[in-house]
Amino acid sequence: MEKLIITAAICGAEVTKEQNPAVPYTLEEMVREAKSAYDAGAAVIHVHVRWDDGTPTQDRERFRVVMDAIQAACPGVILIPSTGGAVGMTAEERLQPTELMPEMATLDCGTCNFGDDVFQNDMPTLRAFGKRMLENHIKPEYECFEIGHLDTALTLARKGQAPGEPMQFNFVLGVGGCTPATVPNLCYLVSQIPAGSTWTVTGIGRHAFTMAAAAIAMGGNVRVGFEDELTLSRGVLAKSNGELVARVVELAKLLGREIATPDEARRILSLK
Ligand code: KMH
Ligand code: ZN
Repeated sequence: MEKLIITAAICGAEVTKEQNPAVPYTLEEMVREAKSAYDAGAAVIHVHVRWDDGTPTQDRERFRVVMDAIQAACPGVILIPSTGGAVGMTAEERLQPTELMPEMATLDCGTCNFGDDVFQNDMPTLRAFGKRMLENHIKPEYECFEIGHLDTALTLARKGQAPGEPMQFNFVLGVGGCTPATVPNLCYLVSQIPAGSTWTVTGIGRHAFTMAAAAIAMGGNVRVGFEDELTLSRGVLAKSNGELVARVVELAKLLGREIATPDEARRILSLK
């Protein structure tokens, strides 16, 4: 089995300091949280950015400053900026970090409910995002919140409308109204991806560590972080993203799976 790639989704676009005071907004806070995750064993940081007051933004220059600072503090780390942004943003706004030519970026594979809002990803949007990633040589992380999103990702790649194999999927399970975070659902999704693909699971909220344990056992990879969960266990706020990553490292140790360094993750993800 390959080593385990841990991704830390350190801030997201929706969570707030009111929910957990350690949620980062400023540059200094972003670097602090990225470094805590990296030091604990994360090879990948999934990046959203905020203005200092916490407002989510897809501003290209904000991404540039934050990603440069994280890279300086966490040598070699793989950065996956979000093109999902926050609900309600236009496709043009969301695409801005792709202008920085990151090695990877997220590509959200369909429309779904998101809290009380709708996360809009219609087919013209997906084709535009796929085209941009082809042009800028960016490897997508295909974000699938729903079983049907996987079909869409495979169709885009088959038609040459988005980068193809080897593909990297992130199965985000447990968003309300989307595919529930269960082991049978995860097994089904994994059974449908092309040979040679890689995959990660993100279990939302209380599902974080059950999904992590399943992925560790199945040979997949794991994402945790404040974007996805704010607590270590019921009622116990995580003090940092590093604490969440450390819990995954602990599970991996118990199950006998080694942790990938950024360099090893780059090879596993076919980035070099
Ligand atoms: N903030 C969510 C609406 C991504 O990063 O690509 C979308 C999201 C997905 O976080
Ligand atoms: Zn995200």
